[in-house]
Amino acid sequence: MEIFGHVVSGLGEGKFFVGLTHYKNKFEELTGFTPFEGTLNVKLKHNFNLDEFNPIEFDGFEIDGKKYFGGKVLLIKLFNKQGNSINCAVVAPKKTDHSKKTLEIIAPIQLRKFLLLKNSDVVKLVI
Ligand code: FMN
Repeated sequence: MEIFGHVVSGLGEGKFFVGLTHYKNKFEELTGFTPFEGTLNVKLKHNFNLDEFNPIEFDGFEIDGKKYFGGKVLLIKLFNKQGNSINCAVVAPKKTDHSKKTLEIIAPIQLRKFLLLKNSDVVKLVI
């Protein structure tokens, strides 16, 4: 299945969470790659229901009395408009500031840099 969206700015919080050792190790185990510390936000025209695509669930955890949420991961391939692509994953934490139209994507590299992406660029997700 192919889904199109465009790149938007985030709040910069994804970077903090993906950088936490527990999440980093978990994503490494679930995706097979060590995630770059940051997320690319992709806005879609319609709501996206991850559950239709059998995502992998991960549990929350607690460090020093602070609770972190679990969520779901879905492996995808992301293409830029030049047709370059990379295997990456949609991450949907149980708690997020994003609407169901905005996806957070993790990858082994900095997607904006390696796929030459800037805000409003169209990207294609292949599931
Ligand atoms: N938000 C929370 O309030 N608690 C969490 O435990 C939490 N865990 C997250 C884990 C991951 C892997 C990611 C990517 C986000 C998590 N968030 C959590 C969501 C962020 O608070 C925020 O909604 C989102 O990451 C903003 O992304 P942005 O900075 O790319 O806009």
